[in-house]
Amino acid sequence: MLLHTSPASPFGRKVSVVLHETGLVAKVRRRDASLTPLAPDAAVCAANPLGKIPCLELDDGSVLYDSRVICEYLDGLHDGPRLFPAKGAARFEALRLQALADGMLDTAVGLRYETFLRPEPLRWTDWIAAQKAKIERALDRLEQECPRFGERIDIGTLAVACALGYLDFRFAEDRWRDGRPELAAWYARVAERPSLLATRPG
Ligand code: GSF
Repeated sequence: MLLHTSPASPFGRKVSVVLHETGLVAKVRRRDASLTPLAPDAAVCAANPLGKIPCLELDDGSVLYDSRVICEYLDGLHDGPRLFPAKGAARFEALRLQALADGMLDTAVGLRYETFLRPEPLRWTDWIAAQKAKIERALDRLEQECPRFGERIDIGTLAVACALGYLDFRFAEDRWRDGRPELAAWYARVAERPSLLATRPG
């Protein structure tokens, strides 16, 4: 299998974290692509018409995207504890939490494009403020929910860790930990997992 990704991609990091958590790192070759919506990567576009990473080329020639699909596919290839609960409330809680984390990432990546790709005169400050407000609301909700995470490791909590790691990487000046002691304490613990230590952005 060939994974098109990049060290700075938080969605790509989620896939890499899953590879480490499931013991599948050696099964996947990695190709780091440097791309933006304005400077797409030809090999990525040939695999994924959306031109987005991560995308995973399988040995039979088929391609999987996006990160949610790739992670659930990988979770079916190992014999360890499932990161995607098979059914019931646990499944939909994990999927909902992943959706919250991925939504934070979509918003944060969009903000990054807005502030470093879009020419200064074309930036829209009301839109930027509205996107930042979405992330703040999501962080406040996670502050309320995380005491119930306990030691739970699934695609939801791992996606949250990747989202918080991306805020540290690209939006450190927004100091997400201020006023969120529970979330900061939870993240300090989970960030010590080998899968997260091995995939820190940079
Ligand atoms: C989002 C991937 C994405 O936005 C997923 O994999 O879950 N829903 C998708 N990837 C970004 C790079 S990133 O992770 O910062 C990307 O490929 N941007 C290039 C583009 O053309 O949008």
